[in-house]
Amino acid sequence: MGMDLATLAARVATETRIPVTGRDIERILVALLSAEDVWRIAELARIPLLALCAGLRALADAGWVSWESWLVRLTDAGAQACTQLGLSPAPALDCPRCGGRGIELGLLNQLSAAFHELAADRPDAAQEFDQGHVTEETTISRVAEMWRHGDLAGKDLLVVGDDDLVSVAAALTRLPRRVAVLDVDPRITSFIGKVAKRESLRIEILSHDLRAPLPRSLARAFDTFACDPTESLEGFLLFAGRGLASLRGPGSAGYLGLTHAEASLAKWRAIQERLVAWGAAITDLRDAFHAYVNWPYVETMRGWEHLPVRRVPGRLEPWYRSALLRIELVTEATVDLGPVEGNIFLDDEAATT
Ligand code: SPD
Repeated sequence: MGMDLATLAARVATETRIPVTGRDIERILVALLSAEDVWRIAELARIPLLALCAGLRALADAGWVSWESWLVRLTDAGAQACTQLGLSPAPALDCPRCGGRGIELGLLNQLSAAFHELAADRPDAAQEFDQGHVTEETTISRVAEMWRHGDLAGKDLLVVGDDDLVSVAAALTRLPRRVAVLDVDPRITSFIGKVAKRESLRIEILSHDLRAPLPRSLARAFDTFACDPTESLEGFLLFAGRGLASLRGPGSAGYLGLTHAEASLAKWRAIQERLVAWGAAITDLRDAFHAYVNWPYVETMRGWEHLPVRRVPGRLEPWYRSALLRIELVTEATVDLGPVEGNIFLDDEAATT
């Protein structure tokens, strides 16, 4: 059967400096049993994109995978190896009604229609800030998730970075007592400002670079925070840490997005450990909850050159997904993050920056 999975994983880990296990190589093979399009393979494999690309090359060297034009396929030897390893395609078991989110959006139909209309002329995702926004349906679902957990109605909400327009969707429900939003991108703050004025929504809008600590007036002032961080370890913890510092104390909650496409399970673990060390419990984790609209800079992102076949995905052909994490403080937050400098978007696993 040629190489074993652990040996292939070790090669990929050395090449990419990303922690990769034999189980990750197995995930690539299982994805290849179900799909031939590179973006669909990336979506199904749920491992860092750069590890996937290196893994596909290692599998090609082993004679298990080949590609031509847009397609990546198992060879006969690869298919045989999968059989010997006992691998079969993952069954499609997601609920067709909710797409696996576990949310019935019926109650929010009107809000959803209004939000789609308002978001129609939103700013495009900017590479400078590693933006990539989720679909409108995803934003509504995130707000619905806050509502059903009791983190929205009558509560004070801070949105930390808002290319997803969560502040707008949350304010449209007219449920929160207070909605505040921070963003560094003037296009986002002015867009939210325009919409808020037109729709008479009370949203406090602050221009803020998260590398600096929160303004004093926002510290320990909120019941709930929401953010969809950049995925480098440093960047993620900066968003999460600033969010936690904004919370009142035990019982306050945070919502975050965390992907596999740019975060190994080793990074997931490091993040989870830090969230717990800062005083939070992870109460909910819904994988693949967030679906992203493809950003306009796919061809200049870091991962592009690594792909075995290069096809620009359609705007609404989501392959990049992330989990929704809900955390809740069980002690006072013990975040000790001062100001930081430099590029917070890069680490070995970052692929879409
Ligand atoms: N670089 C494009 C995808 C990055 C997604 N993470 C940031 C999410 C902000 N909504």
